[in-house]
Amino acid sequence: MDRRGFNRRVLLGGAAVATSLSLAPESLGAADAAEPVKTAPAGGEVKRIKLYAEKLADGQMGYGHEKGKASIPGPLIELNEGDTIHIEFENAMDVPVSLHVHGLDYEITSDGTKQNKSDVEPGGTRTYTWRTHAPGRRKDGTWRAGSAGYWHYHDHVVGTEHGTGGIRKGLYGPVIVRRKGDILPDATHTIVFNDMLINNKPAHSGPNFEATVGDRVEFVVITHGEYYHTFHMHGHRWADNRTGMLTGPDDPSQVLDNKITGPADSFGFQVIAGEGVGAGAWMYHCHVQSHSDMGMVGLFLVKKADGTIPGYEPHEPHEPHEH
Ligand SMILES: [Cu+2]
Repeated sequence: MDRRGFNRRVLLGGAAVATSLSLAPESLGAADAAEPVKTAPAGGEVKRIKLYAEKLADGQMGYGHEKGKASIPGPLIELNEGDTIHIEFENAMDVPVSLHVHGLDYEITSDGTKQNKSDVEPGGTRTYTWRTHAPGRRKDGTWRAGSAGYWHYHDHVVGTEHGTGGIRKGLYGPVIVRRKGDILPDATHTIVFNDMLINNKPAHSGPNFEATVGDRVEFVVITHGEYYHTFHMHGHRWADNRTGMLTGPDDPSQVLDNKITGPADSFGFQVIAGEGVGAGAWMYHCHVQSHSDMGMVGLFLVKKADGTIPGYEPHEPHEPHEH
């Protein structure tokens, strides 16, 4: 994703600068009125991608666009309302696996369940088709919601007929469906609370995400596994609505910095990195206290334009605790 330049200047009236402020408003990430935001186009495209499921070296499992390049979480799949995507899916593992999506439109043949015989045997392939639609009025006059939202996909067959083993080992990933006019971010990061881990990484080891003050950063937050969590981010807030952003002064959505999230929930939001608070190593974590203590924590590393982070000394991740 492209980054906006750092040479932009906030347009300030002479009287608007508070003299008591020790930092210039720009260094605090004040919103930039000089540069228009980029927005999502109308959908309607037919997209084709390849996706593999494979075992990773450490015994975990992941999805990837290329063999040998699987990741946890799997690749971000980004669509605009009206788009269709055909996913040519290959099972590079030694057990049956599948692809099941939340929030989008699919026929029963793309359900990704054993029950509907839409899983894939080892070495096999299958094309899953997901469609999306814009909101609109039905013939009976009622309103039909559009597909736009922060969604996700996951396996539904490894371990049990609900994919409990596959999800536990890392077979999950983010889906974003945008509506025409939605504001596009400079970068998108995915945070998955999966049982007591984040993105299946060892406890106390992040993941950490980097940005520069003023960047428009999008987070997709997904939960899997056995527990309820609360997602909290330091120094930044978002709106509890579809985009995570207020649409204007009359948007009644609650503004949050903490949100309860249970298995298979997903939400997302955008923040301006360091807005009003400046650069820093801003924590995000599960706010269930025992969960934070057990290492469900990472850092949103917001750098100054010169690349430094005040007060932050990077260190090696803690050794994983004994299990
Ligand atoms: Cu938790």
